[in-house]
Amino acid sequence: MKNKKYFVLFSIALLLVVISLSMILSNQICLEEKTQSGEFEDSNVIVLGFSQMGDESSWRTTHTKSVIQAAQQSGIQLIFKNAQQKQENQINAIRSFIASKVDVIAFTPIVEDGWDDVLLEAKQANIPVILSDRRIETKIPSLYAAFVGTDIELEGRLAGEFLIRKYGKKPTKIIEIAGTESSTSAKQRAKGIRQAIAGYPNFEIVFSKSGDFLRSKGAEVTREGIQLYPDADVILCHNDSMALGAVEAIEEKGLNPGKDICVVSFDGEKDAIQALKEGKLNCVVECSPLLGEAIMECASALATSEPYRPIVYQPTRVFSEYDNISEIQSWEDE
Ligand code: GYE
Repeated sequence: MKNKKYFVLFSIALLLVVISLSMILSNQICLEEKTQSGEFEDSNVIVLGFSQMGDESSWRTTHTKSVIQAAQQSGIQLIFKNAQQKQENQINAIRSFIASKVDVIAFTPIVEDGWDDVLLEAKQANIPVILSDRRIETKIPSLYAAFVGTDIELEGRLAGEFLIRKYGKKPTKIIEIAGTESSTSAKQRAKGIRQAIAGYPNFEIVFSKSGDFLRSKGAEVTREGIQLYPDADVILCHNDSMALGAVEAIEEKGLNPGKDICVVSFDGEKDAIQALKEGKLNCVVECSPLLGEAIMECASALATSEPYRPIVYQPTRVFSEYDNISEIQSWEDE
């Protein structure tokens, strides 16, 4: 009797699960179909197709959250696709936005080259394009309408200026853990750093290799760098995730990051600010991922043919061992 009662309860629960799953599934299919035929629920609502490149760092996941939240707050209908670190997926996403006749397309180009064909298709379809965070290399600048991000070259220069302040004219060997090859963030940070130290021959970049903006790879490449150059003075990482990996690699060697070897990085995520407060990082150049609001403002101006700013930079701050850092907060806490 008791068993029968449990059997009935179990069957009801199972039925409910099946019903909810099929509801979720049919909703998704519905959205896909609408998306494919180019029909949206309300023709007065602006539709933005956003292709995010992946989720390689806290910077990136915060950027994604900022975009989704800002779309909700501004009443823009967002079609969001995550390319899982593949340019091909971003190109396919952009093509699907064009087929769906969205009003505006925004994306974070994982690398700078290879966008002309798909962006020409967007141009022919009269869909304006916003680049967010990273830029593209093209001979046809009219392929995109606006850029919303930060001044990445300036960030590189600020990191270089910190090193000049710390080491002056002392001979200094630098290991550079670079970001994804051919990405704007890696290219411009590398450029800015070199610009800053150009007049200081005492600085030597003895090793430079990509850690792809990933924590695990940052640790791996740091191990390789300090194995080859045990006398290096500085580990200069193109983002916090890799710097946190570098801290692990330095500690494995029985050394003290921040003391035995200087660690500099970019972004300003929560864990890096904590590491800075603990003295394990020496300098963090901030790069804000909170770009959602500016993207939505730009998208709505473009969709309604109103004036817009073609370049929007978020301000940058430098947090280092020379500042009173006990009070500083990461954008992750905002
Ligand atoms: O610094 C890094 C991310 O493009 C500015 O990409 C962005 C960089 C950021 O993966 O953490």
